[in-house]
Amino acid sequence: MQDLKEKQNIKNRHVKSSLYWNLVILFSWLLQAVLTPPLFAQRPPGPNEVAVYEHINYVGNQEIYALEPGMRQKLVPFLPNTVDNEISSIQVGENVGVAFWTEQNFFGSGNATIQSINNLSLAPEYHDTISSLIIFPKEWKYPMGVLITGKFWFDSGGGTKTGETLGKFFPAPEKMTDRIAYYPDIGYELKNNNIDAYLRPDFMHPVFKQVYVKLCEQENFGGKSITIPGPGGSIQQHFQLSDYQFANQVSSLQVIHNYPVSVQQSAPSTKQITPVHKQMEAILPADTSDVRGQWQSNIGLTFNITQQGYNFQWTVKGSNEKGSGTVNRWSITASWQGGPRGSGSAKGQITDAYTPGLSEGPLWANAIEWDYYVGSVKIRFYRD
Ligand SMILES: [Ca+2]
Ligand SMILES: [Ca+2]
Repeated sequence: MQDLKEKQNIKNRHVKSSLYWNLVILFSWLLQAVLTPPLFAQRPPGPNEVAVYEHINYVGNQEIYALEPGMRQKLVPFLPNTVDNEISSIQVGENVGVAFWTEQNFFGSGNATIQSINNLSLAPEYHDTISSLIIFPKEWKYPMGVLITGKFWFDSGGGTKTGETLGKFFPAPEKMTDRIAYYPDIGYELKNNNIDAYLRPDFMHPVFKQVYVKLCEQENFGGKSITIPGPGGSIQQHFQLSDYQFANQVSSLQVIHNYPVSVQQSAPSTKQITPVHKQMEAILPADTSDVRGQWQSNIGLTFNITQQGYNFQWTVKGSNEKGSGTVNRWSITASWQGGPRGSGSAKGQITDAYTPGLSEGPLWANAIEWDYYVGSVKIRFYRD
C-alpha cells in the first residue's frame, strides 16, 4: 500500500513537472511567434504558376514562377540562393506542370510532375538538389525540347575513370514568337558524346508533331546534320543516334517549333511586307528559306518556284526548262535541263531575306546569288 502511494506521488510529480515544461515551451513559442514576423509572405501559386519551397509541406523560403501570356514555356536555368539546392516541396497551379533538374541549365538528373509534391524527401535524388526548372502547359506532360544523353567520364580518384550516363535538356524558346532555339555549342559534357535523343513533349499531344530537332556535327551548326523526325514527322520520341550514323557526333543543335501560321497572328505585326502566297501553301520548316513564287533574274528569265519542305522546283516562263533543288536557311543548290540554255547546276546563297521575327519561321527570300557555269558567272534572282 505504502509502495503504491509512493508510486502515485512520483507519478503526480511527473505529471506536474511535464505540465510545467509544456507551459514553458508553449509560452516561449507564443513569445517567438509574436516577436518574429514571418520571414516571407507566402501565397499559393495561381493557375499558371508553380511555387517551390525550402521545406516540406510548402513552408520556408518560397519562389513563384509563372507561365506568362506569350510564353511557350517558362525557363528557369538557375535558381536564386533562397531555394537552390533547398527545394523540399513543389506546388503546381491547375494549368501547368514543372520539370526539374539537379544541375543548372537543365542538366543532371531530371524529372517532371503535373501534380504538387508535398515531400520531396520521398524522392531523395531530388531532395535539396534541384537547380533548374521549366514550367510548361499541363497538357503537354513535359516541356518542349530535346533530351540528349551521353556517357560522361569523370575522374573517380586514383587515376581511374568512371562513366556515368548523363542527360541535358535543350528547350524550345521561351517566347512563342521565337520558333528556333539555337545551341551553337552543346557543352563539354555532351559534345561528341551522345547516344540518344528524346523528343518532347508527350507524343500524344498534337503539338508534338510540330517539333523538329536539327543535330549538327560541328559547333555553330557546321558539318553534316540530321533532322529528327525527318520530313513527314513521326510519332517516335526516342531516337538512337547510332541508327543515323550520328552517335557521338553532335556538337551543336537547334530545336524548332514549326507551329501553324494562325498561331502566329497573335504576335505583334511588323511593318515589313507580308508575302500573300504564304497563306496558300503548306507550312515550311522554320530552319529553311521560303523561295516560293515568281522571280526575276539578271539573265532576263522569269522563274516560277514551288517548294515543299527543303525541296523546290522551278519552271521558266516561255521555255521548257525545268529545275529542282534544295534550300536550307541560307544555302541553296539547283540543277536544270530541257530549255534553250541546256542543263547545268549551281550552288548559291540567299543574300537578302525578309525575317518575320528575330529567329522565327522560314526566311522569305528576296534575292539569291548563284555561281553559274562553275563559278564564272554570277546570276542574281530577285523579286519584282
Ligand atoms: Ca529543403
Ligand atoms: Ca543542384
